[in-house]
Amino acid sequence: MDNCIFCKIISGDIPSSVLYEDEAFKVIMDISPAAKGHAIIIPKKHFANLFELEDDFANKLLIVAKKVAKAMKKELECDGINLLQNNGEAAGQSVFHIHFHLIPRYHDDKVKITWTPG
Ligand code: DGP
Repeated sequence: MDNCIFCKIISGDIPSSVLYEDEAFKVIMDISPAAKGHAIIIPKKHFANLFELEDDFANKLLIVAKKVAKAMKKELECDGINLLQNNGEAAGQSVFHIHFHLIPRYHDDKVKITWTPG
């Protein structure tokens, strides 16, 4: 889709740090991390948000999230991971190509997750 930053990341027109890729998803490091290791899962097909997401992608998504979360937990030795997702500007969505945040967490971290738009 024209002018979609995540479509350009998927096509490779905009560079990104890729953690995982398969035929349907790309997982990259977030450019503005809420915590060290913050990654985002992006379907290769453009859907604005959950209201548009096709069932096939929805079904596969949690499998990818589980795979990447387990790898992150092992590599980063984190104590937990937030899996978060925003739908619509009112809910804090700023990029309108659906994506899922994976944020590593530690017992003693001081991370505050805020999703205030803008
Ligand atoms: P959300 O507010 O849920 O729509 O999250 C959008 C996320 O996308 C935000 O955490 C920053 C990230 N982001 C925006 N532009 C880029 C980019 O060009 N590259 C990467 N890696 N991440 C981006």
